[in-house]
Amino acid sequence: MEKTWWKESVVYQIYPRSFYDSNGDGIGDLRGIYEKLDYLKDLGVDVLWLSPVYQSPNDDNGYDVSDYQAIMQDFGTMADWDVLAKGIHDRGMKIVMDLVVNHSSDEHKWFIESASSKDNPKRDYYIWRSAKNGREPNNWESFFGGSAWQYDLKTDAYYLHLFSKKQPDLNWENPALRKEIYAIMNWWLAKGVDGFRMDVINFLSKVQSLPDASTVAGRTYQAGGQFFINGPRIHEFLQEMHANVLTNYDILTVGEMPGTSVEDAILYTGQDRHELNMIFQFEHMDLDRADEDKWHSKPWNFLELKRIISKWQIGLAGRGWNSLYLNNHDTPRMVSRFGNDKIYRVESAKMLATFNHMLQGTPYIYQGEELGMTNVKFSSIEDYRDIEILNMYQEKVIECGEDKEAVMEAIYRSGRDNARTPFQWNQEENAGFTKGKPWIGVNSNYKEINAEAAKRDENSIYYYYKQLIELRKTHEIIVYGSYRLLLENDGKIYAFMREFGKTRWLVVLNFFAHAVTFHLPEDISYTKAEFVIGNYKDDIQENIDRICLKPYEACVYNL
Ligand code: TEU
Ligand code: CA
Repeated sequence: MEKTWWKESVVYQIYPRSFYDSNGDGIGDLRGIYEKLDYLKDLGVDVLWLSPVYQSPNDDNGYDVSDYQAIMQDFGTMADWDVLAKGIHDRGMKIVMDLVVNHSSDEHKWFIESASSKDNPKRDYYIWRSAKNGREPNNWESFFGGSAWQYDLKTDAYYLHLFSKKQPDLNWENPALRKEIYAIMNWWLAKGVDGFRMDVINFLSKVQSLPDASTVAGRTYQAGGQFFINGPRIHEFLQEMHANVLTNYDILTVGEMPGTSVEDAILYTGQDRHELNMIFQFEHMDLDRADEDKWHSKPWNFLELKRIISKWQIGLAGRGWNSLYLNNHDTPRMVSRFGNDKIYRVESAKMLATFNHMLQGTPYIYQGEELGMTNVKFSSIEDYRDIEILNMYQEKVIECGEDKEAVMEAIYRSGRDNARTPFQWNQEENAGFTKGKPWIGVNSNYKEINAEAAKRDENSIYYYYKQLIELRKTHEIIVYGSYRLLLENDGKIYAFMREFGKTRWLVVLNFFAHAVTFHLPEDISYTKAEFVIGNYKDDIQENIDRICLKPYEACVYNL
């Protein structure tokens, strides 16, 4: 297997709006990230992925770009970006930008021209259609509620927007548009960017007849997905992007790809495919999602988790590369969703971190997960900021009269603002995030959960992450070792082997709040079991034949 820097790296995702505010306006900014670079360097991460910082009206917090070559005023200036990039590189880290090119903002100059008249040269930079039978061109739905089509009176036509009305989809069928995107990518790479996270990049190619979606029961994505998820020309477009941009740089590329299977991922990340290095798949993120939509959830199934993760580990082994993540800016906090954010918050956060960092792939840490930051519960919808939450509340409670408490519970469980409350730096007001009024409320548990407290506590989740990251740098087995699931049908233990040459590591994880015991499979023989890392440091088991794991206990042994 080819050895490369992006396989050996740990990536840290920063949501700039909520990371650190340097000028007291209540909004995180580039200067704020710069001031915290030593915190990130000390943690040991190699790559910083910034959620979008381009000029934007912030309808979707920067995922609606109005100028790809300018910095959002809230975040600072291009000079601030240059200083930040240099600060990152001076510390031996790399910077990855978030490329949002499935859609732009409706305030982008391209869209303003495109919408101005039907014969404007940029009309076909976007996807316009006339009404069909006096209505929207088809029944596709937006991820943010309602139809995926917006009527525009000026030219008596509809434009497609898979996300908000202010995020019109770009028309990738248009070679002139594609050329503009490649020029923008090359411009950022010339500025020293070390890679791109590509937003819903597998949505670029739509079935051109734009047919009505068959509203199938059990759909996991909005109606229409079958006609734009992994569409007919997607590989052609990515290979063209590779030929015009990516091939010229040794960079990290990761595509965010909802609705993608292992077979698809092999086509996207295979070495000989000349497309991307890796992708974010969503199967494990849909485990607790009931069929109707993300707001209807169900308990996630542990055996399902083992099956899915093992399928991806084995499926991409030697044929692609996995991204390893358990949360990001769109999901609930991992310790609340997959762990236990009450009495076993520290143990379960460390167990989940062990799980994520001991698999084969590139691990992604979302800001604050290294502190065990948790979901938030704001008492009023007025405290929420995310367009996806606000649109859903408007539709369900205000327009359809659904029970407000039930909808608030769904927001507490699945809302994206769970991940977007300000980073908790210390016990000072607003958790030290800002001297001003924060753009969104701070989680009330910041006095207990914050970076300063974590750095004072040698048993904190923070120091455990440091150990995991350090291990990766000194043990090739973590990056290049094979994965083999053990005890496949055991409903209590997640156990797997990592093997590299003669080295064999056994990883055992208890995903539950009660003690469990298990016996090693017969075929796992060893003479000595050397403890590598675990979250109950005071209780290192010598004999691992019959392991008794405490609640949320994780152990890694070198056999
Ligand atoms: O998210 C795409 C995506 O998959 C979302 O629809 C996600 O599933 C949903 O937000 C979960 O409820 C990307 C960005 O990560 C997200 O922040 C943006 O809102 C979206 O694209 C549009 O750019
Ligand atoms: Ca600020």
